[in-house]
Amino acid sequence: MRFIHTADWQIGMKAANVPQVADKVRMARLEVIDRIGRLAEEREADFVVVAGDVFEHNQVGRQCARDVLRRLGSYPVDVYIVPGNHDCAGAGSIYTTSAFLDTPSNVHVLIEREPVVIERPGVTLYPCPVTQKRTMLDPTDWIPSESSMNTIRIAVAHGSVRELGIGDPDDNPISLAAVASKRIDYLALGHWHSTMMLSSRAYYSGTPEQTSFSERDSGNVLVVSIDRPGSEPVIEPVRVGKLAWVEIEHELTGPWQDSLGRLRDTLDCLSSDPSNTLLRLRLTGISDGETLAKVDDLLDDFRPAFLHIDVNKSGLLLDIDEDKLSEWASTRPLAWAVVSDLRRLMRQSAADEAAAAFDIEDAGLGDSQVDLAEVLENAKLPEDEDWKITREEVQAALAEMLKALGGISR
Ligand SMILES: [Mn+2]
Repeated sequence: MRFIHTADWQIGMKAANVPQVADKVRMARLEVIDRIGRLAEEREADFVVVAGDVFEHNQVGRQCARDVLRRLGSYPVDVYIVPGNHDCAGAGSIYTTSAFLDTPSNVHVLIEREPVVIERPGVTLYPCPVTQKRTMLDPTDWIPSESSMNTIRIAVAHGSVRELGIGDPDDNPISLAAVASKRIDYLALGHWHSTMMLSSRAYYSGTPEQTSFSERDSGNVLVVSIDRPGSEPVIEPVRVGKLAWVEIEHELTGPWQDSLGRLRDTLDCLSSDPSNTLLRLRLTGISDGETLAKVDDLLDDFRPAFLHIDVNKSGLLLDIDEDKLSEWASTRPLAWAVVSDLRRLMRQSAADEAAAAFDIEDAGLGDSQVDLAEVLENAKLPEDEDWKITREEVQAALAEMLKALGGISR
């Protein structure tokens, strides 16, 4: 007996973190549905289970839902869907809307906590639909114990795992030990986007198409083979995702020619498939406006090849020429106010500690170079509603000022 375990399709996801290519990211999520169907055929799977979060939320449009159903309808096998926290069952669920009135006959949405018997090849599914976004209750609680070896028992659930100790206590916590004590052959889990083995009989499949830069080892489904009741499952992760979300760090240090040369080398070697790669470059080190402009020019050379490139400069220290900044800001009242505020913050005791921690002597830097990121971190600028500007925005403003100044020399 063989089946495909997948989860966390998050169809309808806005991809707001990459707005310029959001449409392509959303399309890739739909297309991976088709690839999973083809894999089911290639591997002669008996069925497919989706362990929750097919949809990003319960308000996705009817067209979106119909598109998913049309794709699932072309699968060569039955598909069993169990609602997760994003598309939870109950009042207002997407699964109770008219889009699901003419569901293809091979698609089964399991919104009840009751066993589903699949006569061939002799499997009983124990669906554990999520009925509220957040609850302290274990969605697998209802599964009855069983000692007989008549059928292969597969539980399908969505939530956090108690034993892992990650996730909030009300994040639909599942006890692996409790499930194991009930003689479950395999627990197909969703919610965690990376592929993860929890025991020889419990896995998160991860999302089949990566959703953000922070995820590791996503983009897979699991092909699960179980010979007979009680036998150890054989799990094979198969990559089905098209998009790669890659985050790299690059330190700007030493002569700018070296620094940029190393960055170019890194980008050259980075991806075998840049047109399907979203790249986030995190810059660290110390730089001035002139070098930053050269980095931007360099990235412009790579932009046509890559699907997406963005740059995070929040870890970058700014090489500030205080005299030039003062001269420039002196005729701009708002800029002057910001610069004055920052200088006042730097004089505060927290700032003194930060400056001490950043060993100016050892770094061989003059007094005019200050680790602004650290100063601001330690000054603990509030980021609530009362404070209308965030620390990142202050840094971005300073970076813009420096760019406007241009040609700051070290
Ligand atoms: Mn989830």
